[in-house]
Amino acid sequence: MNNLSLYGWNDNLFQLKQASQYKHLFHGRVSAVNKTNYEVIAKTGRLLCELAGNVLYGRSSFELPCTGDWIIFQPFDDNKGIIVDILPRKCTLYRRKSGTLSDTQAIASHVDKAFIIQSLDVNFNVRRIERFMVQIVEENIKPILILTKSDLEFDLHQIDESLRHISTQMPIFFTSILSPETILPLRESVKQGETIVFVGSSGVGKSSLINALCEQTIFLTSEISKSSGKGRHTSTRREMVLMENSGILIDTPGVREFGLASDNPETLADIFDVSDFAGSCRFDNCTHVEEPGCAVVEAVNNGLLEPEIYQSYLKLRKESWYFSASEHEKRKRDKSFARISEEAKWKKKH
Ligand SMILES: Nc1nc2c(ncn2[C@@H]2O[C@H](COP(=O)(O)OP(=O)(O)OP(=O)(O)O)[C@@H](O)[C@H]2O)c(=O)[nH]1
Ligand SMILES: [Mg+2]
Ligand SMILES: [Zn+2]
Repeated sequence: MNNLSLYGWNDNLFQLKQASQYKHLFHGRVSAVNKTNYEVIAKTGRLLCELAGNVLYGRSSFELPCTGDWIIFQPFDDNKGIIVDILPRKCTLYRRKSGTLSDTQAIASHVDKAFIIQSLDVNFNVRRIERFMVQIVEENIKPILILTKSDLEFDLHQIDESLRHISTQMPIFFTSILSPETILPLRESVKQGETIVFVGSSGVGKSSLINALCEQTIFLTSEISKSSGKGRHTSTRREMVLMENSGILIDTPGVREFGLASDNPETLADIFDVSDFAGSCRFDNCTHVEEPGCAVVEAVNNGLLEPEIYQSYLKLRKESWYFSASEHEKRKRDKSFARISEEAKWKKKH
């Protein structure tokens, strides 16, 4: 028997379940997503579930169950079930799929914290940290930066300098799987029942760190190609594991590109400290590009705001604008499509 509160089940979720027409059936949490089915943790144990047609109908792919979702199922046979409903999501980490304008992918849902993982070698890249952070904060998830492979040689001073503008906004941990004492503080920071998603490029050591935290080999890890310095995409699915007497950890496959799926370009200013200056711009609706009396541009010119940070802000804001514009386009299209088919139905009837 599983105690689902260890997996994050709580009163809030119970209330959400009461709103479902299937509230009398069992609930469980999606622990991994396979090509054709879902692994679900329920009170009675682990189940393999498929989707009922009514759940599939009318949903975009990112609205189908993802790892971390709470679902309601109808059991059959011994360890099987049919998913008949998905409880409303909260704190879900999304990304825009590579090479698309607004094709969204759900990475994990009902997440409390996100560990942004980077290794202290060529992978270290502040611009990429900012990108993850923007998406994570957007969903009210708490970002935490983990710099792995601290047993390798690195320039601590340079790393500290480059992180100065974001270090006040999230805790930073340095870890090495070769030194258990670097893992301990991270383990102690995890609370029982909280859900943590691990994100970062391939080969940075996400799965290794989960193994180290759990003190057992749960996930496969793999050597990095010496010639390219790149990982080999060892993990292939988003998968949840329960750390004993602690939190729920979700491993994810490394992504080559983490596109913003942010519909809220305005929140960026706070993350990049741009809002500290923006209040003094001459125009209320200043976009901080070339308006006269722009205090943000002035801060860049006076050396108060680093040009790289300002450029990164502009770049992510543009990406967010594009995403949000094409989202609205899509929604408009869907609405008019729905209207046309409603009209067609109506005409048929009359
Ligand atoms: N030196 C050193 N190597 C590490 C450390 N953590 C992980 N590695 C090595 O880095 C390589 C990649 O580790 P993985 O855990 O497979 O990386 P990942 O982030 O899960 O990669 P994907 O599953 O492809 O996304 C392995 O060879 C690990 O042994 C560390 O702290 N120090
Ligand atoms: Mg992995
Ligand atoms: Zn301005």
